[in-house]
Amino acid sequence: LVAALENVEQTYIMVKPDGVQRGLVGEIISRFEKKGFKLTGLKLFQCPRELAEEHYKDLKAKSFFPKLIEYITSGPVVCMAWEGVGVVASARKLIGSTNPLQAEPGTIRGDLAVQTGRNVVHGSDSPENGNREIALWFKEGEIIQWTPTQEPWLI
Ligand code: 3AN
Repeated sequence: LVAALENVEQTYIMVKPDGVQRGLVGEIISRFEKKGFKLTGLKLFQCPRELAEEHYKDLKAKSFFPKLIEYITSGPVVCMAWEGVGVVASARKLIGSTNPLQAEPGTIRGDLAVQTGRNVVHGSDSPENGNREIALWFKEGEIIQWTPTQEPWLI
């Protein structure tokens, strides 16, 4: 138990505008819930250009950068913070490869997407970036640290 607690991480997961508009929000949230991670932040959000550029600053030199910023700001996104042991790498596995055509069936992109530029979901690539991105996308008070109660809710 102690060893497990030492590896508790936070990751930033985001349903991109195509995922929201295709009605995939519930499906995507459900994958992380069923896996057993804990939701600590959730909101629908229209991303301003400056935030998109800051989030993807490492990709600034790429030819697809302007299109990427246009895409991510083209409609509302669903911002999520998830917590758990090894959640960063595990979430990346649940999401699948950047190119959805190479993503394994059973992954979110493998099951639900076709194009790299429309790959429905984002997940942080390291625990450091998980913390950085959560601080970038959420205000203080929007992240809730909570513990399940012992209440048997159905009886
Ligand atoms: P991932 O989202 O799998 O971590 P990154 O960090 O390499 O992938 O890229 C961030 C985002 O940039 C991707 N989710 C995708 O939307 C976009 N992207 C990456 N590579 C390309 C590309 N070759 N053409 C268009 N968009 C791309």
